[in-house]
Amino acid sequence: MTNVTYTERAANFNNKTARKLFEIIEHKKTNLALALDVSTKQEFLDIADKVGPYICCLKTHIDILIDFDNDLIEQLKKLQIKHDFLIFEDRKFADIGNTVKNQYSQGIYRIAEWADIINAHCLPGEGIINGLKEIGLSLNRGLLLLAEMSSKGNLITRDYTNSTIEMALNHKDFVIGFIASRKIPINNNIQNDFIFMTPGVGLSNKEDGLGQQYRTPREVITESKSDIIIVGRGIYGSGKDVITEAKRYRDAGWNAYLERLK
Ligand code: BMP
Repeated sequence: MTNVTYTERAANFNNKTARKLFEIIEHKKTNLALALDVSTKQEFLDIADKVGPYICCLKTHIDILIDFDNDLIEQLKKLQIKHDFLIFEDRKFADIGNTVKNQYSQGIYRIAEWADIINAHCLPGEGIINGLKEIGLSLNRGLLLLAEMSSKGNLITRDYTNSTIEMALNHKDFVIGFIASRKIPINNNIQNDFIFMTPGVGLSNKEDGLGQQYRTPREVITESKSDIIIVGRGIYGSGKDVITEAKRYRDAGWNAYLERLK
């Protein structure tokens, strides 16, 4: 089944963050997530404010910012309320359970306090999910697992992807979905119980010279049946007006979804 609406999908989840994400998508009519990988607080907040109305989710790499401070988080939370989007810290945890638990809740970033969604590689085994869950579950947070990657030559195999899905099935209360290039089929349409978010999306470029590979919103949403497009430099990297570019990707993503529903 590929013609299920976002609203219908929300009912498949007990996790509050997952339900909220689908609600926002349907309400704002956008399946666009912004990957805001800029290096100064001012640029970060400026773009987040401008693009906020057109996105369902703001994806951060908080450790890229050269002038990170607690005020940035306060300002970001205000923008989140103003524009209604979820915050996804793309930390890609990849260590033993005890370590990731500390990385998630401690340190200068205190990610658990402000990120609705985080992600992790399953390479270390299921303990990584258990560690993150000890912090995140009671806060109603959601975890995405990296089932596939967009970069050329990545080492993820089909078996690795399948094992990642197996781990997700054991933690459906906390694992809300996957980073993947497509909606990965799982027996009995269980894939509808997970959110699929896809990076490596661009309307102008096919690659970035450092291994990133771009596909269009139509390829990702209509053909590969993913739920959400993640776009970074396509929006803020061309020197063009970020609002115009955000609307262009929002429209492309939403039209691709409507086309799939037909
Ligand atoms: P851009 O659209 O500028 O290429 O950014 C893509 C974003 O998605 C980056 O923040 C990157 O870290 C992330 N990403 C990716 O590109 N491929 C993956 O497989 C997983 C990612 O998280």
